[in-house]
Amino acid sequence: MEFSMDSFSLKGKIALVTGASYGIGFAIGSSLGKAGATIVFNDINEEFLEKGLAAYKEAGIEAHGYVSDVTNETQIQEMIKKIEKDVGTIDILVNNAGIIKRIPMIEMTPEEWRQVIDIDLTGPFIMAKAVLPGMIEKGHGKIINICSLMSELGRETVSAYAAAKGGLKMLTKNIAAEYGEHNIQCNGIGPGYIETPQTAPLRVEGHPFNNFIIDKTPAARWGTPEDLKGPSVFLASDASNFVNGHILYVDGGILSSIGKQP
Ligand code: NAP
Ligand code: GCO
Repeated sequence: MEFSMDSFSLKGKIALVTGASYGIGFAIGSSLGKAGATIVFNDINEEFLEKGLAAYKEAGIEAHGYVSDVTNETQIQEMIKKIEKDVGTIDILVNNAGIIKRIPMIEMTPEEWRQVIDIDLTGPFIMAKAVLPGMIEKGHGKIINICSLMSELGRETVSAYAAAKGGLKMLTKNIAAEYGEHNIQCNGIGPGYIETPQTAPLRVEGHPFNNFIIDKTPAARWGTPEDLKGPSVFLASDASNFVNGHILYVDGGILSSIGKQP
């Protein structure tokens, strides 16, 4: 495809963003919608789903919402069938849904560990497995996995999350390797520290982690969901058709720096 600015357009495409009622997922869904895609999203909670539908409508974005749990393959397979009937075959999947548990590893129960791995790693596997057949049949597809700085680095109390996000980085590369021949591109976005409900406990006034992140980040600020919109449209569009298996870190430079001297 010859490059033009239309290469960034998502007109006529159907994008499924998981966990996209608010936070990073909503920002990504909104950006793909503004680029022309029809947005489909899920949430595990009906109330949040309704709020999300209202928010997309207010933003002037056509969105369809489904209550489902990314860890439940039966629910996901049924949801994909409903989407294909109600909206059409999915062109773009963004695996955004995720949780974190901040618990010292030796205090974490196997059940707590499994819950994080199940949602953050097995969920993206289940979602990708559900949409790939339709993408193969169509002869194109985009999968974007929302990874993390913890796909590269560890820190205290986030062992399960880092293990899941490290695995998600490798799942991204494996999907790229296994399905690239079908004109399917699978890439990751690795957000830095972003202002969302998930990081709210770290940003309370005076919390040492708040200033720590600002000092560690060359951009000298927390990221916002807005910062993720452009990179998401790029990886969802024809402008990135030869980018495959790449994790695009949107982190203000934090991964490139040992931090400023005090
Ligand atoms: P968030 O505010 O906690 O939102 C997470 C979303 O995922 C919520 O809509 C939640 O729905 C949904 N979800 C959770 N479990 C689910 C399940 N089993 N099935 C379906 N949906 C589920 O998180 P966020 O900060 O926007 O983060 C979104 C993604 O970016 C996550 O994968 C996170 O790991 C990643 N990330 C975040 C940051 C950051 O600094 N914020 C940085 C790097 C990566 P409910 O509200 O109904 O539970
Ligand atoms: C934490 C934060 C991080 C961010 C993000 C960084 O407790 O360290 O929640 O994990 O969510 O993943 O990229």
